[in-house]
Amino acid sequence: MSSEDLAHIELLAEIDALASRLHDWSHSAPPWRPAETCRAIMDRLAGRLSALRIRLESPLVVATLGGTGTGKSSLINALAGAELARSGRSRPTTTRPAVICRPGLTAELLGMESREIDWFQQDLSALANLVLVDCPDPDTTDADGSPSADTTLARLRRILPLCDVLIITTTQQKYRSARVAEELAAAAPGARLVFVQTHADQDADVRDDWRHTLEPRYQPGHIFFVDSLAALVATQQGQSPQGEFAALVDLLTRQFAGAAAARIRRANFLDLAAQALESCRRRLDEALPAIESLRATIQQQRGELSSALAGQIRSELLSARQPWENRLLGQVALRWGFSPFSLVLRLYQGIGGLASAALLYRARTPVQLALWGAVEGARSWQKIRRDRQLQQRPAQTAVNGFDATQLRRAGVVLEGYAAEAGLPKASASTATLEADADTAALSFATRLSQDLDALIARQAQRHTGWFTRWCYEILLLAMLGFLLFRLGKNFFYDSWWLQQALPMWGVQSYIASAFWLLLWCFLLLWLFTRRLRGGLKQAIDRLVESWTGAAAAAGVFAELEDDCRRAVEFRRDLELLHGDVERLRGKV
Ligand SMILES: Nc1nc2c(ncn2[C@@H]2O[C@H](COP(=O)(O)OP(=O)(O)OP(=O)(O)O)[C@@H](O)[C@H]2O)c(=O)[nH]1
Ligand SMILES: [Mg+2]
Repeated sequence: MSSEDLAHIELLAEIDALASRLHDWSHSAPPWRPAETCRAIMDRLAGRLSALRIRLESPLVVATLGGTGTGKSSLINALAGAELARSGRSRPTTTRPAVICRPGLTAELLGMESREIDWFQQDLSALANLVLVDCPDPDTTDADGSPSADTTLARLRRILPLCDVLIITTTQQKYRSARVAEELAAAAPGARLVFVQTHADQDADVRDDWRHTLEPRYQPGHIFFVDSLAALVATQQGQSPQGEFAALVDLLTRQFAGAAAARIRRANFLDLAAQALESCRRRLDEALPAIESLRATIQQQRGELSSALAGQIRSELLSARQPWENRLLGQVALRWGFSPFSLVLRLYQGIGGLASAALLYRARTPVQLALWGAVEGARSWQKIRRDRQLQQRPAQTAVNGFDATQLRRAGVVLEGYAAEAGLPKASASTATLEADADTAALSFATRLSQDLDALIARQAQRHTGWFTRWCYEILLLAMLGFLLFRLGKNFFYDSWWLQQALPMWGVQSYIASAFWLLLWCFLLLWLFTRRLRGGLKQAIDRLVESWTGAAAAAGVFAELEDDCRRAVEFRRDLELLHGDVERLRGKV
């Protein structure tokens, strides 16, 4: 396999890969108006690409384009080296595109409709690597005069994109003609343009002026100045081309044709792709600010919904803190196992039960005992239920969801923004928003329960450090020890051991000791629970703060946000694609 063949295969692979990426990109378009337009643009480009793909095997296709009488047909004849295309003084001479090529090629291979063209085949050396297309003037009407200029124009529009090189001819008189330039603008994407002033033997050189008129829109490069009639005669007499005409032939046959033809076609395709992508980029960029403001509004509305819900949950948590404190105390006691102070905590927790336990002592008969059991059972059950209800209330509030009026108002605002951004109405419809809000509320309720469980666990851990624990244990044990020491000293030492025994303290002292112990326990409990309570409040505040941003309403307007995200991603993918096309263009 020659290196040229390999290069050809590589070229085909590159074009195929790029085409499929362009296709994938355009078909990943989200339901966004500008993105849908981009898909349509890219679909049209794909059509052109398949035509280009067919022509990759064919010689370079060169067409002449210009006003009537500017010498298009004469130049084609000069390039072919034979009088094949009709040229003459009657205007217009050419009314249908004439294709001149070597034998063996077909109109289909070139991607052309054979019934729309005049087809000439001749075995000429000049046609080895060139297909010449003699075009009528865009303003020309058909010979029968009936169909309007549109027919010629329509044919030209179909044929020009199939050409690799467009030779734009003009004369001293016609170079300002805007009609051709307009047609050019439509046909130019992807084709190489070569500018030629004809009638060099009789007209003044107006190339500088012409360049001036061309320059705002095209980069004309070198403009050729040729005498087509003389060039044809010279070729027919077996002379080699001279001067400007020779330079033009060299450009077409050496620089553009042969192996370079493939490169030019690839460049043509890349130009087309770049231009299509550029047009898509312009559209998307125009529409992107509206998407950004929709995104910002979603965040803002979410923030408002979040703050309202978080505020409501905060006040519920703070107004019914008792069950949470109980739960926290229970956890603390559980972590500390069976130590004196944790025993005090457990007793404090079950203090209501103690009061009723007093009744137990007064029960004299099994019936009374059974009655006490039932009453106590019902009381505990009620307390547990009440505590559980209170603890579940914030999650219930979350499940009940966001304030309906606020949600509806947000919906109306977002609907307006979505319409402005070109997103489908369905994503911002009330039904979608409500469904999103319900899902969001449920997931927030789950998160809320987990957050609260974690908060209690964290607080329990924070307040059960060894230092805190030993402080309270030592303080309790110190008081207990002191009282026991005093009572023990009086009982064993003072009243027994001493020779002059002191009187033994009466029940009063024991009651007083128990009283002080109780008081001490309450003091320690008060200190401990006060710290616990303060910590809990702070932790609740911090937790609520973490929801207020937009966390509580994270899933609300999810569908709308997803549309925005896809729109932004679509634009980002375009940038990557554009970068690749530019990189390939740089390689050509
Ligand atoms: N002297 C001279 N005459 C030329 C030259 N090129 C074209 N002509 C003459 O100009 C007239 C018009 O040339 P055509 O080639 O038919 O022009 P065209 O652009 O094909 O015109 P339409 O087919 O009507 O669009 C003919 O009589 C040609 O002989 C040139 O370079 N020098
Ligand atoms: Mg002609």
